[in-house]
Amino acid sequence: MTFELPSLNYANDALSPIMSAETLEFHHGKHHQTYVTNLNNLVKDTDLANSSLEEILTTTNGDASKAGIFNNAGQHWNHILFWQCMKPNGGGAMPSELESRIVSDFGSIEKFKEDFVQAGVTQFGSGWAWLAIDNGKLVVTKSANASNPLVDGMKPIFGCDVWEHSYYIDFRNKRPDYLKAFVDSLANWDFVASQLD
Ligand code: MN3
Repeated sequence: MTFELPSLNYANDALSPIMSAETLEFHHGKHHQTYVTNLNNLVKDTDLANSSLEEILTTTNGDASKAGIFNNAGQHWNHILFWQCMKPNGGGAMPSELESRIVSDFGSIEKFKEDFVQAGVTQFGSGWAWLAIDNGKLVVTKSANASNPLVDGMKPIFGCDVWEHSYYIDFRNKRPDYLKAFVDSLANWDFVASQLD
């Protein structure tokens, strides 16, 4: 199948000043587009040409000879989720079902946010912080580079890109401030709640 760059559900300048139009122009328009272009070129005329994105990820995970395919497929999957995890004037109160699941599994909303920010801060180098469903339980986890919790059998429902291209224009080296602003002022909790089983 031919993969395509999804449109954003908001204008490039709608998340400013936390995530500027310049960041989105590069991050969505160039970085994500490059993953899509590379992925299409890499799977063309191979036995993965008709596979879904999830099938490509699980098939190529851990296969060093297919690392290029895995990396571009992972980044395509991760960014599709990432763009939907944000909205203008985000953050704030969560839908009640999501709130009660988080309180049940983390103890409090604040503890979940702390764990999530900490996961992103402690991801050495490029990668992602996640909220995922693991056997029915919500967990915070992190992954390096293009990987994600899908390859470990979990369902990621909220993710923050901690590659420097995601925050360096707006936050420079302050990754903790970016992560905190992401959960407090960008998160689209309605979308996250819609991903609960
Ligand atoms: Mn990115």
